[in-house]
Amino acid sequence: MLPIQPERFLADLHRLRAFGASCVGKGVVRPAYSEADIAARAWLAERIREAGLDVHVDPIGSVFGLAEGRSLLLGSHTDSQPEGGWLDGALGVIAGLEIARAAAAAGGPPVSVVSFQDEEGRFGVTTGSAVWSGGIGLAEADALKDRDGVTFGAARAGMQGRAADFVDPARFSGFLEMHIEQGPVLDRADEAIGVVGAIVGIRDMKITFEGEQNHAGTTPMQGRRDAFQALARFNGMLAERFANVVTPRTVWTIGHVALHPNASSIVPGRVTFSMQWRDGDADRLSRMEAIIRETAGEVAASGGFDLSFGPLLGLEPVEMDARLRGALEEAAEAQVPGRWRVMPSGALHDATNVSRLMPVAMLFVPSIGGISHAFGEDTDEADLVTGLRVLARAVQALG
Ligand code: HGY
Ligand code: MN
Ligand code: MN
Ligand code: MN
Repeated sequence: MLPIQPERFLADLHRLRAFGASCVGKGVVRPAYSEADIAARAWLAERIREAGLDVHVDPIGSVFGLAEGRSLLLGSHTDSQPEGGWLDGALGVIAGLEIARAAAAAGGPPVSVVSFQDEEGRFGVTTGSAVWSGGIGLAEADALKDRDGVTFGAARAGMQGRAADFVDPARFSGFLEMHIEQGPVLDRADEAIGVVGAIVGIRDMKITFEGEQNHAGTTPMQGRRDAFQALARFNGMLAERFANVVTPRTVWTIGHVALHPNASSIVPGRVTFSMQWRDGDADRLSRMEAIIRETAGEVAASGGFDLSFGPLLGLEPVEMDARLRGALEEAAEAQVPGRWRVMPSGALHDATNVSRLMPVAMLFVPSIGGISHAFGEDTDEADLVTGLRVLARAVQALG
């Protein structure tokens, strides 16, 4: 067995949380390229160096710890949502670090580790691994904007000088990503491990309705071109029209709304909002896109609004690799007999992008109460350590 040290692993997880730690709960505020994110990546690079691996930062700021020769790659991301939990991404990176460190000390098998940049999509959708895997071109990614209008190109410019080239994916025989479930299934069933069967697909785009800004006291209700009302109408119509197309697992979210000028005595003239939808079936995602475009078009035409759509971003649903997944299943059965299951992932992960380059598989540990993308996200330490042990067993078996 690899000489993993659970205490050292937990201590490093807590150290990483200190970068951008929230005042409330155990959360973190560590969006891509924030001061906290860059400091956390510098700390990680130091830990990687101490582990005897070669530190390699790519042009986007994804941090690799490279073992010599061809190796398995373990990892995830260390950036967070604007209000994120301490384990989302961090767990997979620190588990990878611990196993790579133990493997290096034991003289093999060779194991590398990575923390991808901007998995949480400050700019796009899982941007760091999307660029590395060719899912999106670097020039196209550079033009993506965050919600304040900062471009990805400008944000990553800060990494230049410290960065080397992109890592050659041929160095790696496969990618294993450990993650918290971020949903309630394992916690409710009192199970310790989820082995992922497939990851859902996603589509994401910005929509703008432009109406007419005016005085909220003097402008009659009749004839207003109120951008908020356009969004409200669109939202209601969408739910009705989706009803015939979706399954209980399909989800859609309007998570960010920029209403202009956002003042109580002004009829809002413009709204730009995010529209995101996810499902395991690519055809259904396309049908939903058609409904979104058609519904927005109807709202705009009937209310006299100008309508525009931002670029459509997305990732296809992907199946996990049978051999790697099998190794995780055997390791789970050996570690926690009967207390694991195969399950889909409704959250996105870097593994989706990496699957363009090499075989990938994933394992989950429970999320208390199913909470994630919130400061309240947490997992029992015993479950974190169980996940580490299962991953280490699988790595050992895969050699
Ligand atoms: O949103 C997601 O599924 C991922 O955590 N970025
Ligand atoms: Mn994540
Ligand atoms: Mn996340
Ligand atoms: Mn006035």
